[in-house]
Amino acid sequence: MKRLFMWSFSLCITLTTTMALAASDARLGNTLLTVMNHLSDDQDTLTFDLAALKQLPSHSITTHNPWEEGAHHFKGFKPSDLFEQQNIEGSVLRLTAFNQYITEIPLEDFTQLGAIIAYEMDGQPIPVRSKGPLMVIYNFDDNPALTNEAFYGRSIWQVYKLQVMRVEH
Ligand SMILES: Nc1nc2c(c(=O)[nH]1)N[C@H]1C(S)=C(S)[C@@H](COP(=O)(O)O)O[C@H]1N2
Ligand SMILES: [Mo]
Repeated sequence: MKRLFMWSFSLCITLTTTMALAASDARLGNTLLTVMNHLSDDQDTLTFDLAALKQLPSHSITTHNPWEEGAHHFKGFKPSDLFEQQNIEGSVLRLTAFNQYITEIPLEDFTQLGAIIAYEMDGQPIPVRSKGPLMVIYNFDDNPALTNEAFYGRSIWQVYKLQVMRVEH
């Protein structure tokens, strides 16, 4: 009986801790994004918390998307700025989500088509249950040509890993 009590007690602690961590994903100091540069000689791995991502120039997009009701205001950064800050040369990003969904995005989508990796929706960090903490956002409202499967497929949410895939000179 005593053992069962101790067991349920520690299970409770574990669950509470897990839930607390999930709720505070965007807390300062917690890594939101791991950047792996397979192209660098020493296979660099860099980690970014919310504060570090917010140090990059911020960009906003207000748009509808196929997954949310109504228009939302998204704020985030462009990987092109992150690459510039870190002296990374790359032209394709492979992004991985919590569910191990993977998509590859040309860097031009961010520099030419105005896409961002959003860390805020409607002025708040994006909870995991709302597809956060990081999601790729295209301005579908401004750019109806993007409303097709190719760009829906690149609209990855719950991103945590960015791999630098290719350099083109
Ligand atoms: N994290 C994550 N993002 C994702 C996906 C996914 O499975 N996981 N599916 C992608 C694909 S293929 C499409 S078409 C759109 C829409 O997916 P849905 O129709 O399942 O909502 O989200 C994209 N982003
Ligand atoms: Mo898709």
